[in-house]
Amino acid sequence: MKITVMTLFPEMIEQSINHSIMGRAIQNEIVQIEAVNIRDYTLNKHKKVDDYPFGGGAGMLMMPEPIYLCYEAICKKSGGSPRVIYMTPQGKPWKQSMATEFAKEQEIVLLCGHYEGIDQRVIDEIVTDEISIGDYVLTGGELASLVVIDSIIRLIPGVIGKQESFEDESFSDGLLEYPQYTKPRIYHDMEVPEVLLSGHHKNIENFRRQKSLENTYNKRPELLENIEFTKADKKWLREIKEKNNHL
Ligand code: 6GU
Repeated sequence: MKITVMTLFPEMIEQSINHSIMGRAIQNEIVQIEAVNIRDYTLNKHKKVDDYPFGGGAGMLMMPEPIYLCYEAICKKSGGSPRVIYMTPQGKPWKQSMATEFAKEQEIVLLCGHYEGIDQRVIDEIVTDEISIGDYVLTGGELASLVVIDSIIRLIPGVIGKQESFEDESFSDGLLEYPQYTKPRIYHDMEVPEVLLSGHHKNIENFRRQKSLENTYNKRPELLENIEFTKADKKWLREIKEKNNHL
């Protein structure tokens, strides 16, 4: 997979991607990430990328031409016309399910805005998707693009050791994860739940499912609206609600 980031601050991307699992995926050539400086595509000698908005108002806007020329150069190099994802608080809220979809793409381009935004015409011209990472305002799209890149890359086969390590994790089945424990068996007078030491796989599976349901019910109840429950799930949820009523 090839990910190209269009940005005025390529160092923000370059200096963040060469660590941990993302760094290893790049080293192993499973993914290629390139940060392209939009400023390199200015035609004026002052390398100006922004100007005042027509109609007045606060702040500066990124001008369309450098962004278009940058995109054109990326397309030329790629030999195709990859999806262009504009990072903006106006975008579609980023979800695990979307990361799964994007992880299937051969090539994507992320466009990071700065200042008060980007001239609408070049957005209309080249952008295929708009994404937001949450309801808050960032100074630019770079940090958001790193969040999106990280969540996509870890889903590409071969990036994380065994596939199981994300079959059980939060959101993959729409539920939050169950609590986990390692050595020592007793820590500060707190014991690891007995069932996990039993070696009884069915009981352990049930315990974890129950804890996932309980965690989701207590921390993110709205997530339960999209889940298909088993009979046993429903019984357990009734017990959790019952328990809460008595508190
Ligand atoms: Cl994706 N970009 C920017 N610039 N700000 C944001 C965002 C994205 N998501 C939330 N705030």
